[in-house]
Amino acid sequence: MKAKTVKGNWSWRTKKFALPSVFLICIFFFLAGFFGSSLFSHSKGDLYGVRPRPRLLESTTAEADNYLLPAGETGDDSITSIPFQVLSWKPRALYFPKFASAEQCESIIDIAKAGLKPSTLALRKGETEVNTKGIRTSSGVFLSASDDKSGTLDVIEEKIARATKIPRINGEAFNILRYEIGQKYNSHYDAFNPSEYGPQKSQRLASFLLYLTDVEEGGETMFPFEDGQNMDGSYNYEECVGLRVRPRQGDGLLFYSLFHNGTIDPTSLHGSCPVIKGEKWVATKWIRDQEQYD
Ligand SMILES: O=C(O)CCC(=O)C(=O)O
Repeated sequence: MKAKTVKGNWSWRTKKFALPSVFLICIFFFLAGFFGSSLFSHSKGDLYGVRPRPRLLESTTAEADNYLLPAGETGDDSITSIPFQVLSWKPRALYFPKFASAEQCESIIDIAKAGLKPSTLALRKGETEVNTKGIRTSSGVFLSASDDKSGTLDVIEEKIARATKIPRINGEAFNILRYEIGQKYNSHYDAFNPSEYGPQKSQRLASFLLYLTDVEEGGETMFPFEDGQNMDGSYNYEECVGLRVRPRQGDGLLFYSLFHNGTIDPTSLHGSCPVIKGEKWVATKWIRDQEQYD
C-alpha cells in the first residue's frame, strides 16, 4: 500500500514536469528545422551563383524577375521578351503574335503603295517570264529600312534580328507584297537549289513574314509538306493544303528554309493561297546565311 502511494507520487511529479518539457523540446526542434532549412537553401543558391527569386507578388518588372549579367560591348543591359508559338518543327516555323502595331503596319503600306510593280520570280534553267506566268500574281516593291523616313522599317528590322538571332546585315531588303482578290503565289522554295539555279554565293536561310493586314477570306500562307504530308509526288503546287497560317495584322511568321547543316529542308515548301475576300499585304524579309552588302 505504501509502495503504491510512493509510486503514485513519482508518476504524478513526472507528468507535471514532463509535459511542458516535451512541449518546449517540440518547439525547439520546429524552430531549429525551420531556420536551418532556410539557411541551407540560401547557401545552396549562393553556391550556384543564383540570386534568390523575388516573391511573385513583389516582382513587377522583367528586371526584377531576371538576374541581369553585365553585357559585352555589343550586348544589352535589359531583357528582350518577344512572345512566339512554335507552329511546326518540320519545317521549323514560329508564329509571333502582335509583332508590330496597327500603326506600324499602316505606315509600311503607305510608303509601299507608290512603288508597287508586278512581282517577279527568280527563274530556273529553262524557265522564262512567259512559261512561269501565273505562278506569282501579286504586286510588290523592295524597300530598305533606310528608304523609310518614318523609321518604322528600322524598328521592325531590329526586332526581326532579335527574334531570329540573325544579324540585320544578313537580311535582304523588305519585299512588301499586295495580293488582290484571286492573286496568289504557288508553292515554292525560298532557298535556291544549286542543281536548279546554278552555284550560289549565299543562300536564303530563313524568311520572316509580317502580315500588314487581316484578310477576310483566303490568302493563307501554306506549307503543303508540313510533317512530311503530301510528299508522295502527287502534289500539284497550286493546291492550298497542309499547314495554313491565316494572316492577321501585326503578326509575324518565321520559317527556316535550311537545316542546321546548310542543306535545304524539303518541308519548307510554301506559298500563298489565293485571296478570296479582302486584300492581303505582307512584308517579307529573306534572311541569308552570309552578310548582304547590296
Ligand atoms: O505571301 C505569303 O504568304 C507568302 C510569301 C512568300 O512565299 C514569299 O514571299 O516567298
